[in-house]
Amino acid sequence: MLAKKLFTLVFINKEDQILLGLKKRGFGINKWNGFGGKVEPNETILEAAARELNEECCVSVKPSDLKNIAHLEFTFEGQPTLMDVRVFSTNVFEGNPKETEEMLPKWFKNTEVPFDDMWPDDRIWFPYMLQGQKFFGKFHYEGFDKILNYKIEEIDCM
Ligand code: 6U4
Ligand code: NA
Ligand code: NA
Repeated sequence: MLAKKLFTLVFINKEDQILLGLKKRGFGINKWNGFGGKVEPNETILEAAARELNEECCVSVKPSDLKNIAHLEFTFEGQPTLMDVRVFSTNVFEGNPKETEEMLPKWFKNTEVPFDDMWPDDRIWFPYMLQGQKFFGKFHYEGFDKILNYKIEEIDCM
């Protein structure tokens, strides 16, 4: 049996740009990604998403302004855990992104996303997100660089 762990991942949009952060420590170090982390036992997923965003780049959102746009599952060959990642986006936010201990934030044009320096799955599913198509994606990794297999399903609601 795989032990499921819940994570959040938040993308802030402004005109034709998306806010990414360069992860400075821990899981996914040196990769650009959205903002997020583990859901704590005392909070809802939306509360966790807003909290992690604020802790990691000092941007504030109301949990109710976050739209659930995708559901991702990651498994790793030989490892007993499944990462269950809930993905959100919004263009309603307050504050200018600031560097923290965990992340260096930067705006990227939607057409200039730095896929070479991101999780390999991102280049597969970002096009769905950027087109506004909701989806469920499952990726099975060997180590952290190689996708052994994956599946993506478009969905209409979550
Ligand atoms: P701490 O212990 O505070 O450093 P925490 O911030 O709670 O950790 P973290 O940063 O380890 O959690 O969470 C991992 C983040 O990376 C979540 O936002 C989900 C995201 N993530 C994990 N695997 C991913 C993958 N393959 N592709 C992707 N995002 C991934 O795009
Ligand atoms: Na994090
Ligand atoms: Na965090």
